[in-house]
Amino acid sequence: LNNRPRVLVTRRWPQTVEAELAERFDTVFNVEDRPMSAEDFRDALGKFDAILPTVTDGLGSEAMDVSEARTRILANYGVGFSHIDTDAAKKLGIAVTNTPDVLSECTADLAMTLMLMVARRAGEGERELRAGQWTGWRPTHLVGAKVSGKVLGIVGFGRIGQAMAQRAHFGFGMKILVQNRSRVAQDVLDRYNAVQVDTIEDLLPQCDFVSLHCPGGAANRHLINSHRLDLMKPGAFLINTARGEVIDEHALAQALMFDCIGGAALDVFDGEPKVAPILLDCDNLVMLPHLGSATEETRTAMGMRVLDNLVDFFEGRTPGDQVA
Ligand code: 8YV
Repeated sequence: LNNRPRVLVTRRWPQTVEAELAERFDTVFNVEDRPMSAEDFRDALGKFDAILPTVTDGLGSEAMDVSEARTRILANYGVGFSHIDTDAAKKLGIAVTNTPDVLSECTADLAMTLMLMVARRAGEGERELRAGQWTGWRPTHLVGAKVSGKVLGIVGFGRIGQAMAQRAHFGFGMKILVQNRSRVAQDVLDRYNAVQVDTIEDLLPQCDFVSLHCPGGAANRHLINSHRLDLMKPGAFLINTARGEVIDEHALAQALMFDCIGGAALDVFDGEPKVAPILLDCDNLVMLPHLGSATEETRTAMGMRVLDNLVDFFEGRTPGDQVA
């Protein structure tokens, strides 16, 4: 069909989703599978009815600096969309959608993985063993911190924060404290026996573990700074599966090096895939390359969710996941 919407997919997706997309739309895949530049985007905005970006595609003011666009929807593959300038999209009359829900469980699973890894020194242990430096069992070898029964602070109590609370409360008997920009319904807190505190300053001194599940973007840039790291208990752990910019990484490196906190575990980085060299020098830091949603099931479900949003949009309905 010649009137099928022209769709640009900026990265390679799971095969089953690519096949579905190609079936329904006049689909162009970025076969090079690498992040698109601002210039690529300005060009694409004139050529495609829909663009399907990911977190690696910076759709800031420079990339959106066109006077008019053929593109009518940016259907993001991922729940976080702080890489998209939604005001610029609005001015050009472009809708923006994301993929919530389908990745909450896997992202919370990964946050649990990080929490356990850093508390139990799993990364250090594996590095030691692979380097042939394991000299044998001893009572004081790589002794970490107990997770079960401890206090977990959750910053941002949306879908992923709640999935984290579910795992920590029911699986590990942890006590849950919550900080969120709006008041959380009491019945939602009660599900996890959680208590909401007013500010992050109230939360930090009370927690053995703090896990970040808030959005990125300007509003939360360096939410965790040196002052707030100082408020954490000595020996406490910080986990980030949200967005790199939420933490001032230099302040974190200082806190880790001077043992102001027990450790940290990061899945996301400010300026990723570049990692601030100072972080590489911190032993009590676990780092993963943005794997939060990286399971076959979830990456496929994310793609199907984008597909649903596109079909709704081009059939004249408001997509369920429209965020701007
Ligand atoms: C994705 C994520 O891997 O959904 C998000 O916000 O960070 C990850 O699930 C990534 O954003 C893909 O665009």
